[in-house]
Amino acid sequence: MRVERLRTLHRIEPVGIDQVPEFSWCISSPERDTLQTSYRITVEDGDRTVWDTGLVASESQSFVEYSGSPLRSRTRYRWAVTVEDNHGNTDTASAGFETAFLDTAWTARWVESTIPRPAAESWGHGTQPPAVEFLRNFAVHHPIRSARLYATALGVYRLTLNGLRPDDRELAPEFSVYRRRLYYQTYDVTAQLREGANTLSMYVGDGWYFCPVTRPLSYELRELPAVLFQLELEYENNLTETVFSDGSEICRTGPVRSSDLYWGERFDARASFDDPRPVKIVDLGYGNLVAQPIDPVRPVALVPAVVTYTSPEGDLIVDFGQIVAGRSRVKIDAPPGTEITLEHFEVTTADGGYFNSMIAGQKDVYVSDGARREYEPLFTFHGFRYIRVSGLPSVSKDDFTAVVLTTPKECTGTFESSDPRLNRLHENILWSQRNNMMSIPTDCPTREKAGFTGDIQIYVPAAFVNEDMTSFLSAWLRNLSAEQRADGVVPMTVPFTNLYERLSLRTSEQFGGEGVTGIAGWSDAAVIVPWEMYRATGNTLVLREAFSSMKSWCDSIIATARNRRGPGGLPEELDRYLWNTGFHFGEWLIPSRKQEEGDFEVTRESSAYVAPFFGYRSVRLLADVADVLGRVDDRDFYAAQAARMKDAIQQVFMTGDELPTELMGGYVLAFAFDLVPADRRDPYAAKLVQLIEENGGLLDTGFLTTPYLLDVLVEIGRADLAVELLWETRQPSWLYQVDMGATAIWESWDAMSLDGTPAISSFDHYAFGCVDDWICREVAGIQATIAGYKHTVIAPRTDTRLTSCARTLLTEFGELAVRWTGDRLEITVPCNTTATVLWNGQRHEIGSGRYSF
Ligand code: RAM
Repeated sequence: MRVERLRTLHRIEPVGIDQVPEFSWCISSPERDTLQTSYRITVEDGDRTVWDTGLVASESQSFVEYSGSPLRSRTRYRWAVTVEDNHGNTDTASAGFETAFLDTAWTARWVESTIPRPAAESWGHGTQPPAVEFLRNFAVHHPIRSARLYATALGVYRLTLNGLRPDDRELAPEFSVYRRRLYYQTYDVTAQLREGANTLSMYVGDGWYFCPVTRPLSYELRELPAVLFQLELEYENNLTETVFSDGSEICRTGPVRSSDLYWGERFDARASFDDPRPVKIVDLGYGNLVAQPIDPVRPVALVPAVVTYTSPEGDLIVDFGQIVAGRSRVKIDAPPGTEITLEHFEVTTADGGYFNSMIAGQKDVYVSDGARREYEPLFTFHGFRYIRVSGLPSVSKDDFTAVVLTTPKECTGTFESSDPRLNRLHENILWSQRNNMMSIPTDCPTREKAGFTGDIQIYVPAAFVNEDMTSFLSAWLRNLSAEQRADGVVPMTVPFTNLYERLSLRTSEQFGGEGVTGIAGWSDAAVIVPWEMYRATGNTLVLREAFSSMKSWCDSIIATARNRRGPGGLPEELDRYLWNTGFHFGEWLIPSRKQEEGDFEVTRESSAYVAPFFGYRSVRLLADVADVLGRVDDRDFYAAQAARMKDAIQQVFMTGDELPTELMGGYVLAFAFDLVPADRRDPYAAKLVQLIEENGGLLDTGFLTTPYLLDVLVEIGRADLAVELLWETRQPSWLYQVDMGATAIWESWDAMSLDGTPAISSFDHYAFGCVDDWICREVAGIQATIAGYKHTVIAPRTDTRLTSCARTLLTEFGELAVRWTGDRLEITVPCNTTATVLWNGQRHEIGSGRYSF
């Protein structure tokens, strides 16, 4: 038996943490039926043991929270865990982590640029001011044993010491709710420093902080780039020294003439750095500084261009063969003054021409100084498969590489079946997931790059079967609660930015005039995201941490239902339990309900059921969360609330044999949320099937209901229909996209017509990729019956269209694997878990190990 895969806060050897750590590990063994019987954890800081759990008789092996003596700032710790199993084997493994600032006050001062910056009046390419470099010279007095730099900025920055980068992170300090949670980064800079004179540079671009779209509307931010850094030196001779930003820095502008996250960057290779100017010390406080809680955004893959061609319009187009999020890296050798434009886009017109449906141009401009160089922009990113190149007479594919940027996470799954289209669908889902995890979960890496709460709410279960989302989503949830209003309202995006605050105010005028209100299925992310995290991993810490945010959101639903009268003159005793006012996106992007740009009238129809049903769903889940946490009073209170909401829904919507809607989604949610009265199950099931049949056997569901559609069909005994929808190739369907050459998941079902004409849409949205979770549970047959896969039912749904299917899933307990070929099933059940296998009409109760049936 081996102890392995040690994680601290679900990260590998994190450096620079300021949270109480939780520890996780896996065990593996060639012996079957292995269970952990006990563990013992010790934590040391070099010479002292700061925590020793002693022998703990327990099967827990994830989310074991540290509770030793208080941890100290800027200290390296090692923890070791010794495990014993039920066969009498023991093993020990160890891992490390390092704290950042826990109690110590910063000595560094914030220093701000003094270079005047015009307010960005018009938003477009090249309208934003140049990036600002902050420079500081300092001396290192003795040979160095170890050096740590803690730094952050307003804007996004690139750090170098003596011209060397300590790591390959990008876009630091990343995107967060800056007024409450601005991340600082920890760097090991031992290797970049030298005895004698040294120079530190932080080159700061606009990033999210200054971008007019991503700046918040309702509170003030600073207007000039600023940095904060503190370098802690430990010399070989045991002396220590601190070098920190203190106003002795200078600032200047250089070749990055302008950069915007959406529009792109302008880089003038001819421009040298201007004359330096002094900086200004400003007091911004330290209260919002948080050690970066997630692994940094960095390049994770390089995708070479596959072909270049000239479009019918005469444009030079470079094709990377795959939609990615990141940047292009281009070798350029052009006469001085040549201006080269690189316009990034996702799909072409039907005849291969340039097509951009985005608000902004995603355009990088490079002005040559005559030298041969490799250019990659510094402070922007794009979503793209193609680039249109202008300014060069010809292009060669060997000069172009796409650099894929993302927040890296541990891969937790693989899928391979005998059907290449299903495999490609899975690949596309993975790409959309990767392309939309740039420090926060986003809707798309192109048009909006926004932390839409609804999109991730829909997608969490699928995200977990592909990547370990724990640290990433825990960090995002902290942003969510930082952005949540005192009255509990959770906005449509987290962070909540200028664009969306305006949109919320505008829609509010049209839908009740109550200002920014919660949005069904979007704001509910406050409850559903932590709940699904718990279901995927057994993580109760996230439930505990998010509990007050969940509760305050549910209280806001309950208060809104009680205080605002909905439409239709319903009796007050029912209406007060229905969330049926305010603006909602409804199901969003239902294929049969065409929506014009900026017109939300069409969303009213599905909002009629989406809001009360999701309101109930959140309150009911909160009662379940309280139950898991042992909060009996809360459980009883919210369970009673939920019961009244359900009763009101049934009395208002479910008195007849049909729901008051002609949309499939109403039926889907009614079943999925267990709202259907016993005597209505048959007629509702029949009606749902009828709606699908009348629609030519095609789905007609939007964002909020598609994740439940196939499960509901299974539940009502029509698994055959669910399988048909999965394999459907006419539009709208998943495989239609694949057949049309999609390389990521489309935002809307109708993003491209059969002749290849693209619509105004994004081609890289993970939401409809939610089906990956269903494929994992139903086609591969891996269904957790206890949160975190402590017990799993393995029941593949074999299908005549497939001759084989293999799925792996790295659970908290280790790898679970299912492979079926014909009527042969091979499985691996991780240690410390059990499984029920249903195969060939037989049932087997098994423990860990490898089996074949
Ligand atoms: C779109 C976004 C996102 C969706 C919202 C409602 O513009 O791309 O996917 O959640 O609107």
